[in-house]
Amino acid sequence: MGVLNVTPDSFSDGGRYASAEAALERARTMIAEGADLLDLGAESTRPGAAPVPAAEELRRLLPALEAVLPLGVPVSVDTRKPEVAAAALELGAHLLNDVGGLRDPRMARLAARHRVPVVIMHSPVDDPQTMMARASYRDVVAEVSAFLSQQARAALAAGVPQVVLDPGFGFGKRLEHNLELLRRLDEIAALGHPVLAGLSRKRTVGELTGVTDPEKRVCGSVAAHLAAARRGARLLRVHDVAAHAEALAVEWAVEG
Ligand code: HH2
Repeated sequence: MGVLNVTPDSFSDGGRYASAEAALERARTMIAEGADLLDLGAESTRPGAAPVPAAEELRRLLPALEAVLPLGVPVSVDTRKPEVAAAALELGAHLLNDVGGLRDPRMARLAARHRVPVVIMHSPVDDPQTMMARASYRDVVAEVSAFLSQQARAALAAGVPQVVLDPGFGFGKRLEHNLELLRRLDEIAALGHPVLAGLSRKRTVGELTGVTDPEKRVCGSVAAHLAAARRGARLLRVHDVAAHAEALAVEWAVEG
């Protein structure tokens, strides 16, 4: 899953692909490099990010979505807002990526009505401004698993055709929590739904490697995602598609 942020302020690529033309160009590049789907986001949810009004998120998102849909690759929309999700699904988005973890029941209803799968991501609270203050767990894997399985059950009961589970690396989690989730990702895969891992360029990778510039965290991101794939992750949300495609080609040849 190639990350396409049409934001002015995303932590690693803010402002790069803010116009529909730049987004289209980036999408073409990622598809050529091997992306099987694109994740289009118009609101940064990095720790401390300020909220974006729905009208502004739509103003950023819809032209880019219209530009990339004809490329023929499934497009996921990364949003927490039902107004934004509704407009994107009307236009033809194929998947909903809700970093709010379907806390707003309107999100599941929308996905059910449009018959699209949903990525349910864990965050201790649906608020980037305060989530790091909530980074406290007795057993992070147990708490994340409990949240994801409860939200998955509710989504399927509401008619969502398929759910994908995501532990939400970095969302209200510190290094030790992210490492524990990665080491024990097989426990989340054992819940019986496809798992998505998103560690691309994140602070945890920087803390482990000492690489401070997010755009230069490619090797660390690949290593983290290979670890995730070995523990059952089926979708990897990445900025650096070519590097991951090369690494996975070798991984799959070795592991089958
Ligand atoms: N991470 C980010 C955004 N959306 N969605 C899912 N399902 N899982 C993730 O781990 C995830 C996500 C944050 O990364 P990025 O989009 O690069 O940054 P920003 O939020 O600053 O736009």
